[in-house]
Amino acid sequence: MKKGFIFDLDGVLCFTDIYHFKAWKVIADRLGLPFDEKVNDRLRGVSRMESLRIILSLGDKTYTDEEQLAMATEKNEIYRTLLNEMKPSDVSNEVRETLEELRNRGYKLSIGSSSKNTPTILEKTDLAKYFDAVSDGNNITHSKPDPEVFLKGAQFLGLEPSECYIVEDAEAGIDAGVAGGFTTIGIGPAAMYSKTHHPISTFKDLLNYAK
Ligand code: B16
Ligand code: MG
Repeated sequence: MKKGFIFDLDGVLCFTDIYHFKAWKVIADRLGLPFDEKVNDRLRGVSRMESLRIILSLGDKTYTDEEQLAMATEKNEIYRTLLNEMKPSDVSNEVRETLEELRNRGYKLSIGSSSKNTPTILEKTDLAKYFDAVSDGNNITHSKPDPEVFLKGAQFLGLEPSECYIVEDAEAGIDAGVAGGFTTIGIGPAAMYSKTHHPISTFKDLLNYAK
């Protein structure tokens, strides 16, 4: 029987992908790389440095580790300035009411996000209060599709992977959930992914899995 839900953040609870896109675009434009929204889709759920590697692979120049770190740091500074604009109304009532109802039904809830900016996003959107645990980019060494972030989330909740659902929008996140022995629920792009156990079309459909 399931006792918990572990939620991806960006693309599931809120939508910071447009901020990621705008910030990476500044770097890519300067390097003359053809970065567009289709490439941005490939960055969903993957770490900051891996995202940079994907963007740099659009060209044929190589950069030292120091240069890459400087680019990622600059991108993050631009991204964090954009995150400053986030507010509680950026999270839908549907998401808030569903999280509240899952809690009322006795489920434990955790975040399972690759983002090192998770604490800022949770604070800006007033989402922290719904969660018993937060597992994010700050407590892992391997990013999705490695299952580490979800395994830590389950551990923080005191649950086994078999007792938790993973809720994800990204293929890398579904792969991570499957690799960790979790049951996966896919929304958005992940609802169309063949490895997703349960596709849903809207957030409140989660309640169908929480009897
Ligand atoms: P940061 P998620 C992920 O968040 C984003 O989907 C991904 O595009 C980003 O590169 C990653 O966080 C790292 O973010 O630069 O803030 O550490 O979908 O796992 O909640
Ligand atoms: Mg995501």
